[in-house]
Amino acid sequence: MSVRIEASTVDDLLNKALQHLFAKGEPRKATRGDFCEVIGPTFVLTNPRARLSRSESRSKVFSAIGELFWYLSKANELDYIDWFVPDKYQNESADKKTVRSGYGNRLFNWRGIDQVQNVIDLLSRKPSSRQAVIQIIDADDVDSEEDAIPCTCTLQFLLRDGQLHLLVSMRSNDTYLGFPHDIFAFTMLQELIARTLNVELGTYLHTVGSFHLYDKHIEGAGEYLREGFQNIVPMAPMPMGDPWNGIKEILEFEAGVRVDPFAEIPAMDPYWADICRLLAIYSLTKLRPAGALAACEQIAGAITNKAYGMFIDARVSKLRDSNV
Ligand code: 5HM
Repeated sequence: MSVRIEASTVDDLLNKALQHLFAKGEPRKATRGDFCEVIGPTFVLTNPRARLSRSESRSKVFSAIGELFWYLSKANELDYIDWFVPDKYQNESADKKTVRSGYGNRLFNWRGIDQVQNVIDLLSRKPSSRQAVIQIIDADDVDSEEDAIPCTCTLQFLLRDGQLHLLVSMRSNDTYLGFPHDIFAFTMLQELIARTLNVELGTYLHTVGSFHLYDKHIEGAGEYLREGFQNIVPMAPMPMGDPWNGIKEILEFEAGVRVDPFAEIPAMDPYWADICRLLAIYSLTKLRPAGALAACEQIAGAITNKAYGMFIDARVSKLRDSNV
């Protein structure tokens, strides 16, 4: 029943995953919409830095970064993610303030436990431990009245031969939207923890209970497969050293750039400064104040990592077409 699909880039994985679904998927019905499904596949991404999918050329990289920093904000505020993914999470929030299925508080502050710090501490003390597990879904989610509960079950970190591997278990994963976003966020967390432990980044493994494609995404998925392959540049390695002060600085910058899209890019390592530049371009292209296009072009010119080029072009060209 279950298959193992291995590739070095997320696009190769997505491509093989969609072909597998089209060949073997069983049609199913659910309240969220009809879908086709395969059960139990495992995906292996041998180069977790090749985490940006061409499927994200429709500006999805900004929602992937938004989701990552939403988790890193250590909370599950609706306002935070609604900025990056308008409307979707509105439907996932019962109180219109928080999102139960969000991972920020579950990763960093779950009943007062910082699960990320626990894993870092455990692997620092006992590098070969088999106990470095973060639990996301919880017993009381399963009998919750709310429709939206986490799709991720656990994240297990294994440090072997100086490399930090991550094994993620998901109960449910939507191939078209959820899968590339989840891989982006989890491989970034894997690299953040590897840097904290001063070890190499290993392999990323992702196992899914129900791996599915909604009927409403079949056309988009077909287009994606027909687009053919492009050479996607992997993200650069994260700078060496403890990354958490940099993350804190980006979170502060992110809060400011929503209000003032012309906020100055902080002086940081180019890797992190590029993330700030992407956040600034997102804010400028979303709010579209006078002078936005010139500011975007100037910021885009300063980006050091070429991996982001196609995503920026896609977003800035829309702004150019609207003459702001
Ligand atoms: O009925 P269920 O709770 O599985 O529906 C949630 C939908 O969101 C599914 O299509 C699931 O695969 C998708 N999803 C995802 O792919 C949701 C989350 C949020 O936890 C996620 N990835 N991270």
